[in-house]
Amino acid sequence: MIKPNLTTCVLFEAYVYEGSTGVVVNLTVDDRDDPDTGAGRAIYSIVNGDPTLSFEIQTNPDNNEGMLSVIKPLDYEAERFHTLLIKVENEDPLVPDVGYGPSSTATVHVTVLDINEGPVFFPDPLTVNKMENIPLGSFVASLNATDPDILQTQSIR
Ligand SMILES: [Ca+2]
Ligand SMILES: [Ca+2]
Repeated sequence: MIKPNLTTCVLFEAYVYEGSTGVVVNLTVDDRDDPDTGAGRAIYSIVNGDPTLSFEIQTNPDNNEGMLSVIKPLDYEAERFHTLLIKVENEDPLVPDVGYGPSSTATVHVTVLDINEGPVFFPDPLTVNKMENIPLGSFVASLNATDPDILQTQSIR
């Protein structure tokens, strides 16, 4: 039977651009058993680090890898780093004398990469009710711009 074992690599690193979704990392299960003996599939679950439910993990039926996906786009300006705790179990019922100790969890560090989303104007579109026949140079309206890329120096074009 398969004894899920992530001890060979308990820390995974993943990088994902903000605003995108899809598979970000594959978690490999170290299966020392004979693959011909049949046995169950590894079942992955996210047990910690995903309060916004932005991630999902599924088992690849071909190789028993855990495919970690982003299902809700991440925001670099809100959270640049996510630490997920992943648990892996065997689909088969546990055998009493088989130890599943701490080796059945893995940590995934997800680093969110910044994308220049550009400044956003409020209100948009701007409506100006300009009075006719006012002197040149009169104050008409002010624009408020907030830049989501708080760490990037950029100019408004
Ligand atoms: Ca953003
Ligand atoms: Ca950004």
